[in-house]
Amino acid sequence: MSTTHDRIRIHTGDITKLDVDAIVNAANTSLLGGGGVDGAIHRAAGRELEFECRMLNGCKVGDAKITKGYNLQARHIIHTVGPVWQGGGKGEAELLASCYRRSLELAVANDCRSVSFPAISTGVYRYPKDQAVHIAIKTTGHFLESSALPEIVVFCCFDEPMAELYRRALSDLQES
Ligand code: AR6
Repeated sequence: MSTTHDRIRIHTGDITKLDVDAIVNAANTSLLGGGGVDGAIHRAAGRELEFECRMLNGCKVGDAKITKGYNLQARHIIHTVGPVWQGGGKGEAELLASCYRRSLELAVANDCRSVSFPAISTGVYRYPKDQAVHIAIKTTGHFLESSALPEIVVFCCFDEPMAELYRRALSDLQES
């Protein structure tokens, strides 16, 4: 039987290139595109993505919405809106955990066997990377304990130092 941590993978590279059932987008509340990973996903998916996003009426911080993947290999894009870091006293940790939970719930509802997440809120939204990574790993690990889907969750890091933070957080999870 595979354990929870066997179902979590860490990858360094561009999330738009991944062949998974769903990739997660670190969007903003408008869902109409932006910079960072959001811009890369909209460029790679093509203009039709924006048309579908316009129909969704935005998304609240901590929530998630799903669209088709269009020109991506991924069948779906799960758009979630992370919190802007404001020092930690504005419920940021709970909102970030909620992004992971809501995205995973949508993945399950759409029969996704494999899902990839970027490091939500750690770019333009300035969430401290080590804290964000711990929340990502802990929330996902907890979710997978009681759900057979997704079978695999890939944390896609843009650079190697970020991947190292994930590896450390994953080994902390194994030890706890
Ligand atoms: N693949 C994987 N990871 C990436 C990629 C990529 N192609 N590009 C960037 N990253 P950010 P946020 C990493 O700023 O902090 C947008 O304008 C990046 O190194 O994309 O949640 C939205 O519209 C960082 O670690 O998202 C919102 O307005 C992580 O992805 C706002 O930015 C997240 O960085 C959201 O800010």
